[in-house]
Amino acid sequence: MGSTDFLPPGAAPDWTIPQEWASYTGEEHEMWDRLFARQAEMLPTRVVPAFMEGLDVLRMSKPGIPDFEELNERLHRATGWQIVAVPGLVPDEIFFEHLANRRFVAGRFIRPAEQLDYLQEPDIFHDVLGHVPLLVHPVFADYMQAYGQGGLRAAKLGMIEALARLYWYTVEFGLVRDGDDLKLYGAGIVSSYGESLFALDDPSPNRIGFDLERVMRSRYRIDDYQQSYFVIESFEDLLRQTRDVDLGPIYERVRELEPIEVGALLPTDRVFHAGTQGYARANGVTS
Ligand code: HBI
Ligand code: FE
Repeated sequence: MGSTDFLPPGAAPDWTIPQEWASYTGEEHEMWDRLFARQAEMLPTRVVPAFMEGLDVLRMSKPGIPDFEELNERLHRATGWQIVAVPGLVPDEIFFEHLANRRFVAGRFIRPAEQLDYLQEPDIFHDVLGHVPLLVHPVFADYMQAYGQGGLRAAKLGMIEALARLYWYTVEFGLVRDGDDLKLYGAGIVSSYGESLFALDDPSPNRIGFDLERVMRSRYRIDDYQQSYFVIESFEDLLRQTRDVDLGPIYERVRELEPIEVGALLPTDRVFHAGTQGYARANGVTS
């Protein structure tokens, strides 16, 4: 992704910066409220219940951009996690190191009004509304830490790309089964008005049962709605399939096999929904 490896001026060696909550403007707080109101209306019926519980425990419906100090008091009490501010994307190993130590890095800036629905660099709304509520869930909290620890090991093995795909298809764009229903949990979805609808309701994307090796081989797109989503059974099951296994043999196969194209379905996939890919085709995608 677009991060530079040069420490930005004013950042500590671990790339953190002060949030400087007092310096947000009235317009910036209003922007947060506007984004929050939109998601708060649609999420209750769509998102995994643990997300709503996290919002509640963290008192996140309080108006305005959250003050990390205040959020951290409640978050730390719940699961030992903390939020730290960073200038933008940070290098992979810095990112993994923070997660491995139960620190979630969040942008301090908020998107301008012209980019209400779409931006590539994660802002504070994506990072905090999207990622932080689930850090209150003890099992998801452990998954995030395990991801950071796995990332540090993967970096030494040259397997960062496989790990990035795992992050993408779980932490950012994951779905979870809820009986005969599917629910949202990925931060990239829950922080996006359009994708919160698309990921669950649209006939276009595939919805495929989570399989670690399959996910680690699957390319993804960063410029539009996903063409495939992967469905976990539960956070417990996700943790079991990732932290509690020897990734060595999986990495071996991922290294040897070709990547799987965006939007592809395989005969071995456990298919919840075979997507029409109508949206992707209408928006100029070729696969
Ligand atoms: N930096 N601030 C920030 N946020 C991210 O989500 C992030 C990052 N650096 C690297 C990264 N994500 C991913 O590429 C890793 O999962 C591999
Ligand atoms: Fe994110």
